[in-house]
Amino acid sequence: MISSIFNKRRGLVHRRVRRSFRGGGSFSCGGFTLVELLTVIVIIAILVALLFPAIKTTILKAETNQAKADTEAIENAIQSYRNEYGKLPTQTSDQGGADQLYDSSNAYHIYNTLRAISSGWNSGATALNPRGIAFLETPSRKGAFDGNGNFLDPWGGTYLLVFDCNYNGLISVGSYTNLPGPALVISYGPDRVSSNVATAADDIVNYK
Ligand SMILES: [Ca+2]
Repeated sequence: MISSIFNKRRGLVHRRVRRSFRGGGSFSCGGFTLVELLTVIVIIAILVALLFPAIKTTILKAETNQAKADTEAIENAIQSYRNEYGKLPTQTSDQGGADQLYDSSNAYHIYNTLRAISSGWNSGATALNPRGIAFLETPSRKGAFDGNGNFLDPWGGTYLLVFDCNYNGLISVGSYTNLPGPALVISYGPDRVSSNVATAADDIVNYK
């Protein structure tokens, strides 16, 4: 009984499909066969698979452009600070000493200084930015700064800073040797790992 109803129904569907094709008229969803539906699903899956790498590449390109713009903004803020105060925005004990690399453990002092936030190195009698000038604009994007005030790249890593603390015009710290000063701004890129070479791999390095 049930199978005879099913066979009658199937015959009806096939007739509808044939009619639809013959008439060249509208093709109702109820007229699709299972094979046709599966074909459509497979085609959609293939299109998604083909588009996915392109979408990924577009997102990566946008993130990389963002990181480049951020490093440029940081460089400009450091230059503006130097024009205003005649020194690099770092603690007194580093001034005139060996060149320094600042990572997530202390770079936030410098970012707070450049943003005129009174805290740590930029507080009390030895405040680095006593005139309270905001040299670095706070980007509107969410999550640009962590709880301490470290400036984060689009992949969540802190933008590292390397300063020519001995003011000899060259920066030499670790694998960063004899690069033009006065400052480097570094993003370790999407892999968040240092390539240990200033200009290699996916690291983004800005120096002026
Ligand atoms: Ca130096």
